[in-house]
Amino acid sequence: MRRFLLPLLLALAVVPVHAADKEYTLTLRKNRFVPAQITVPANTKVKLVIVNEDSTPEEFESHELNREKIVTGKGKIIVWVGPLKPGKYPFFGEFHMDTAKGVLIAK
Ligand SMILES: [Cu+2]
Repeated sequence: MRRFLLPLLLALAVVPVHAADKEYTLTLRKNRFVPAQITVPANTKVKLVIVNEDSTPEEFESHELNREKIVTGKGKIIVWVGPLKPGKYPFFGEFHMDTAKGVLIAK
């Protein structure tokens, strides 16, 4: 049984780390991201909550973050990113590329 003890302790140790994960909300309003710029901690797993207040669907997309996910009209999605190196990570709404633009800054 002894060999199960270390994995068990490691599994338990992971729980508080995840509980401390940071959460950031991006709202889609009139086909724009509000806020258009967010700053998140570098080297940390971060939870993005994307709330679509518009009645039309949008697609959250970022080549730099390697993410692409549809959010329905009046819908909400969760996008996990990171841990990220310090830097700028642009994102956009693929269905409204003229207006739905933003940047995530990790530092
Ligand atoms: Cu796309």
